Amino acid sequence: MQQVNDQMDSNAGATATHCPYCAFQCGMRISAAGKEIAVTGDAEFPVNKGALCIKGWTAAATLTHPERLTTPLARNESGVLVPVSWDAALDRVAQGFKDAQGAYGKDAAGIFGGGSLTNEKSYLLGKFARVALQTSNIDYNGRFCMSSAAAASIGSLGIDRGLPFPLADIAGAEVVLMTGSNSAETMPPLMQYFEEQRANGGMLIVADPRLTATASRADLHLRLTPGTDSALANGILHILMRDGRLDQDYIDARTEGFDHIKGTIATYWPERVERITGVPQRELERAARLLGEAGAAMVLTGRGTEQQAQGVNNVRSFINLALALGLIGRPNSGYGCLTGQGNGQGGREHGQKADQLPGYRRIDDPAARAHVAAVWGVDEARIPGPGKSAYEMLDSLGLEGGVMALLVMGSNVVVSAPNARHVVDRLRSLDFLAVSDFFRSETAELADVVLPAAQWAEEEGTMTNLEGRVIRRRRVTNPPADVRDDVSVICELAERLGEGRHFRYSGAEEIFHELGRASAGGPADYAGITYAKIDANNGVFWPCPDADHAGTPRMFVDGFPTASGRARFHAVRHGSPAEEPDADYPLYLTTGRNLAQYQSGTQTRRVEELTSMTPLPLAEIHPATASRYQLEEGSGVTLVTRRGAANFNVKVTRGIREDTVFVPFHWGGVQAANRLTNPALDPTSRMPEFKVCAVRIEAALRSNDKGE
Ligand SMILES: Nc1nc2c(c(=O)[nH]1)N[C@H]1C(S)=C(S)[C@@H](COP(=O)(O)OP(=O)(O)OC[C@H]3O[C@@H](n4cnc5c(=O)[nH]c(N)nc54)[C@H](O)[C@@H]3O)O[C@H]1N2
Ligand SMILES: Nc1nc2c(c(=O)[nH]1)N[C@H]1C(S)=C(S)[C@@H](COP(=O)(O)OP(=O)(O)OC[C@H]3O[C@@H](n4cnc5c(=O)[nH]c(N)nc54)[C@H](O)[C@@H]3O)O[C@H]1N2
Ligand code: SF4
Ligand SMILES: [Mo]
Repeated sequence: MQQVNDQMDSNAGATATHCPYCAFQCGMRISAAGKEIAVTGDAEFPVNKGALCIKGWTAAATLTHPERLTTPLARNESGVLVPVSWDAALDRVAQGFKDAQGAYGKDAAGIFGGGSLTNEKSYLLGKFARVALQTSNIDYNGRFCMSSAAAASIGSLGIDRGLPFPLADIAGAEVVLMTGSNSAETMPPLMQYFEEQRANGGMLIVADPRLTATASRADLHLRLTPGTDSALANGILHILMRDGRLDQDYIDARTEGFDHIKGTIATYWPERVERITGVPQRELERAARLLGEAGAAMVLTGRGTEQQAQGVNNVRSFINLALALGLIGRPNSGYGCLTGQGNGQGGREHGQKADQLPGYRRIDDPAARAHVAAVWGVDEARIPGPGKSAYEMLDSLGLEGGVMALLVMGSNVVVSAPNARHVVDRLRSLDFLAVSDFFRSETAELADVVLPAAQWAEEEGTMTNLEGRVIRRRRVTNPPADVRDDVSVICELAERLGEGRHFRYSGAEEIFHELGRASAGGPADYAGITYAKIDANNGVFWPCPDADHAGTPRMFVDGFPTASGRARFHAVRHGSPAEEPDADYPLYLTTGRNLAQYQSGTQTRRVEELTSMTPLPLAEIHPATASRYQLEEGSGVTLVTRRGAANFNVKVTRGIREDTVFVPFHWGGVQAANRLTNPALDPTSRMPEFKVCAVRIEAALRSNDKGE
């Protein structure tokens, strides 16, 4: 569909593009000579300034990996996945959808997308679901990621752009409170901004149950009990209110609802907050003093605070804190969510979410429906309403009223969804499953048809980084002969479903133009962004409504896009996590990430440098807890929750609380953390509670078991 990009950079002799992994989207220079692909950091890209983490340095390894899928696969009569032609594979996917929809209705077809897909693919997948399949059931893995921060920002600030200011602002913040993020491992090049901030005399406060690589760089580490974030935020706000350190002028001029939260905040006195959070009163007082005395301060949230059944309330309580201090919309200040996936920002804006149309519009908004229907050239009545959220869709698979035929593009739910054994049961009960991936992921292993996809350096498109900066992914090399890009796959499927006329494009740039028109007038307005403008400016920050607009690096300077133009306080009462430790399951389990592995591990578990650094999932256990269970460094251990059991090797560390065990989720089979996790959902964002459940340590049975 597209030709190899001939726009080689003159000074480096290499093409400028971006890392395939996280939302930092480090600038890279790539040169391809035959099978040799060389990657270096792009010193001219202002976000990473040449720095890359180990995942970025080794990213080219997946392009030429021997286990890469090089041909479509379909399950034969003996139940084995065997190579087939593209025509046969695509016919079978289209037939799978048609059969399910014929038997059970339009909503029996489902799409599960991902935040690693380009903006063009996310947009097209949303359009494909609504126009070609006419199903309401499309959602994506961002629901498992930052959706609680997104919902809280929309409710409090009127719009969700993860960081509403450029990263460069961090360096000028006098105090940063970072809660539930371990960015030293999850976005290492971000730390250069904190180093600059420190050199300028700034202070860093980190709230995390673990003494992480990030917390160990902090001036103050608040080691809270898992699941107590909103009590912590309320407690800090209580002290600031008590001491008269709030910005009353800002509260009066730019916000509403503060009087309604005062009563709630009054009940979070320091002794009580220490009891709930385990954070000593003197540390609460110090955090409040640092924030209250700072001229410029920031609050940043990560998944620790967000991935809870009360994740939206947690984030609201931190936004309350930032608003009460008058931080939002001011230089080197504010509230931001550290988005995680490569296109975690753009992926949440263009319609692969169950309740959404392009431009971050709501699918139940009549004006949005009319606008998008006109761009798509379809009757508005044909666009379905809101569908099921990610976990609810997975939970419905193969059941009456649920999805019967599913296409997964850009997610490995067998490893990454909560309560994973249940999800596997549901996937097995589908009438039809298709998976598009680069490798035979754990989810692809269950599919009826597997579609081999072109990778990052083999496709054109745009990504939107954690700052809302829209950047270009460039094609540097061709995919293997029998591998296709997702765009052509979606368009070919639409042809087979009889809707091809809506899906004919000359390439990614034309899709981007259409996306721009579809987003025009919406919250995430890309109408004024073009590939040429991105090239000329090192990316363009949305909203950018027209050709003459330079983009919006800083939001909320003059007001908030709410009905009143003011930001809203929300009263938040801390509640217990959905499951708490008890006699049978006496410890907290929390889950997250390691530096050298990425997400479900499909890509990084295949890169030798990375697996040699981090070959196994390690359960972090406090020495006192380890000795209680007679565990030593390296012991095999089985962790058990009400959902299931999984095996790990022990890492004894004082960096974790005595009452808590941490495990990474990058592995499958018996090593999958998500066999353990609780699928309790936040009532607003539908985010599962990945970060807190109750666990029991069982005998060290299967030492060094590498899993299935
Ligand atoms: N190396 C690596 N980098 C990545 C990724 C990866 O898989 N690997 N994934 C990318 C993606 S998609 C994302 S979303 C980001 C995630 O980036 P982060 O948010 O930094 O990652 P996590 O490790 O999931 O969680 C962060 C921290 O939350 C803490 N935590 C656990 N429970 C609680 C709690 O109750 N309250 C608080 N305040 N903290 C708690 C954990 O101890 C952990 O240190 O990383 C991105 N970058
Ligand atoms: N216990 C626990 N579970 C978690 C989390 C946690 O902290 N704890 N974090 C959650 C979070 S924040 C996230 S973001 C999810 C992530 O979990 P997943 O959604 O599973 O994310 P990935 O592993 O990135 O999956 C992407 C899959 O699609 C493939 N892929 C990547 N790019 C493309 C593409 O462009 N096209 C196609 N066709 N395929 C592609 C990859 O090879 C990989 O197999 O996990 C969630 N699960
Ligand atoms: S920080 Fe993120 S974008 Fe940068 S090299 Fe590492 S994984 Fe890639
Ligand atoms: Mo994520």
